[in-house]
Amino acid sequence: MTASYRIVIAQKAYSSWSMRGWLLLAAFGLGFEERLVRLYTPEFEAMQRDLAPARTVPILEITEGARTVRLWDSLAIAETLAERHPDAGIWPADPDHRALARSLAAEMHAGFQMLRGACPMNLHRRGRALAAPPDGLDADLARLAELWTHALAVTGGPWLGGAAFSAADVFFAPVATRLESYALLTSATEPYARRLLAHPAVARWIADGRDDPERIARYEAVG
Ligand SMILES: N[C@@H](CCC(=O)N[C@@H](CS)C(=O)NCC(=O)O)C(=O)O
Repeated sequence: MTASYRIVIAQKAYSSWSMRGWLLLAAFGLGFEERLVRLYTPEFEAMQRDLAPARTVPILEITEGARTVRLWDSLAIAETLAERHPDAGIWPADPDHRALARSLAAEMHAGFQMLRGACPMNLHRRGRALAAPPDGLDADLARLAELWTHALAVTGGPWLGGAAFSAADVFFAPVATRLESYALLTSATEPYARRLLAHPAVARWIADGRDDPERIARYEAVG
């Protein structure tokens, strides 16, 4: 039986986790519908009640006949889609590169707290440095440069997992937008970040996000 996919996402300009979930479908040619539920609205709270225990976006709904399965974590979505579509290239084909790609995605998923906290994704912000960068931000940026440099050297690039774009790149796509938004690009990170931002699926998400007229005050207020 053919499965259909629906991804629940929040505002494209601001929801970095939604971006990852959506890219895991869009960048690998998997057909899907999307449902936008705006953060900080009663509709979002209603969605959380309706889809409980899922409570964060992205949420992937997989429907086959009368049965719908829901996943609410981007790493779980990556693994499940890779399992269901072994030929889609979600993870690199080379086992060593696949192991590396999984390590990179998992570290991004669990780490980089300072970068994520101090520099929330905001696709409307362009090249404006933080007024007061917090202690610890440099350590996250150095780690990012180390990981990207290592992966591109080991796999030969141009993507983190080698010749083909993979879930490892998906997990770092919102990070690349942050580097650009907050003027944090360096010679070590800029070439790969620019390549990532220009990937067709990534560029499509960014264009959609910038087209959305809504501005969320708490993110626009970041100094
Ligand atoms: N671990 C989750 C994190 C998802 C997440 O925190 N999403 C945010 C939006 S970017 C959210 O839904 N926040 C609403 C809430 O926490 O109530 C994932 O990997 O998808």
